[in-house]
Amino acid sequence: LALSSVFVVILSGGPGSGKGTQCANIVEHFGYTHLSAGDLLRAEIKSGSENGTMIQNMIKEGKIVPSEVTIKLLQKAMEESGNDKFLIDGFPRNEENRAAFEAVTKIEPEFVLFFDCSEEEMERRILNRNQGREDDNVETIRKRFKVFLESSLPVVQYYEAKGKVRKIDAAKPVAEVFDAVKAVFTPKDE
Ligand code: UP5
Ligand code: MG
Repeated sequence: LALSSVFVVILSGGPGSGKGTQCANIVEHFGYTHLSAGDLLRAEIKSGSENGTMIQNMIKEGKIVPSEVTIKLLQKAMEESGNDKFLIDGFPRNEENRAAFEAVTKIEPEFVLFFDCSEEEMERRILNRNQGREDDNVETIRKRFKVFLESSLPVVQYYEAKGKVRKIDAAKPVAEVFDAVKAVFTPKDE
């Protein structure tokens, strides 16, 4: 797989904005492979890898795992997928992630879906999720919000300046959010 020739869409948005939920819909309708950086890191913890404890501690604190760890997991998942169309969900989370990913893979994303949602609504959703995630408690959620604002939003602004951001009102019900997402993925007749 020549990574530089793959088609990549990045999904960004705060914790609980609905990235994973909408990725499942996009996969079903448009044939992409979904790569959630968070899911890959959680799987790495479970696998008993030597990095597991470090990753676990960072997630518990809402901190961003070193990019070389995340990039390796993403590359491996892309290579194993057999696909050439990917949704990269929840990565890059800071400017260093972005620059390292571009330098290592030479991948330039087609566009960035940005899920816009209030912290109040995101917190409500996360606290209702009940999937046993160690970072789904009020204390860690607040830290995740802070990291998102300080480190992840600048990445969205970077892509904004390149005209690549497609902003979605993610506070609406799931089906309405997907209608807006579908419109971005569906080629328009001029
Ligand atoms: N829900 C979804 N959409 C809804 C809607 N429209 N209306 C009402 N409810 C809706 O959704 C969250 C919950 O809301 C679900 O219960 C859903 O049913 C409901 P979900 O789709 O799971 O939202 P998502 O945006 O995926 O939220 P998530 O919590 O996964 O986002 P994060 O970005 O915080 O989590 P992620 O797994 O990406 O990262 C976790 C941690 O891993 C990070 O904090 C960091 O420590 C680490 N990490 C890195 O270090 N590097 C990386 O590159 C990635 C992660
Ligand atoms: Mg998610």
